[in-house]
Amino acid sequence: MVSYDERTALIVVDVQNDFADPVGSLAVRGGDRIVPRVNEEIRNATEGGGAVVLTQDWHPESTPHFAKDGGIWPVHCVAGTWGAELHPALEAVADAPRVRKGRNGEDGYSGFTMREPLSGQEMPTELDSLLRERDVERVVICGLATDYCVRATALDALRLGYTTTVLGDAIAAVELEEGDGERAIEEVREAGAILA
Ligand code: VGL
Ligand code: ZN
Repeated sequence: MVSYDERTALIVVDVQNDFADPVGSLAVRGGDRIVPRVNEEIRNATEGGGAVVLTQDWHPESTPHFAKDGGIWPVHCVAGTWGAELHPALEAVADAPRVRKGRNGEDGYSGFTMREPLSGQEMPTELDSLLRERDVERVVICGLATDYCVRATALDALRLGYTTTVLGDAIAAVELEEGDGERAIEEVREAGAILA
């Protein structure tokens, strides 16, 4: 079990209906099964004095991220829709800051960075500054999906200098290709993340 303090934050990545609900448009196998484990971790973090921060994939109706507009994904997590809402079984998150990636049509996978879809230019979200304001040095990452947003968020956290733990039993993978989840875990481990 990870132990939390004021310098350790829990980042709950994209636990939204479109990923976590079995009828979501980009439902991740086992996505709903991680929710009780994520809730337990939210309690651990809160009891230890650690901040809890949530990210949300937050797309416009049309974006080169979607297959219908030239990308690879079914339409998902469109701003303001049911699919973009946090899974209703997530507990005790009313006061947690939410970082919504893509408010202005940017996309990208990491909770820390967005990408301007046409120019490809990367820009930070508010996540890093939000953590720095709280003097956070360590992050613990859980949520969806292992092979996309969890992976990208963990790699960015390491690049930004955070001691980074990924909770192996509180993540689930999209697996466009079988094995993508395992490969992503191996990659973040090699980059320096702790698997817990
Ligand atoms: C994600 C695919 C497309 C994720 C977001 O949250 O992992 N995956 N957009
Ligand atoms: Zn997306």
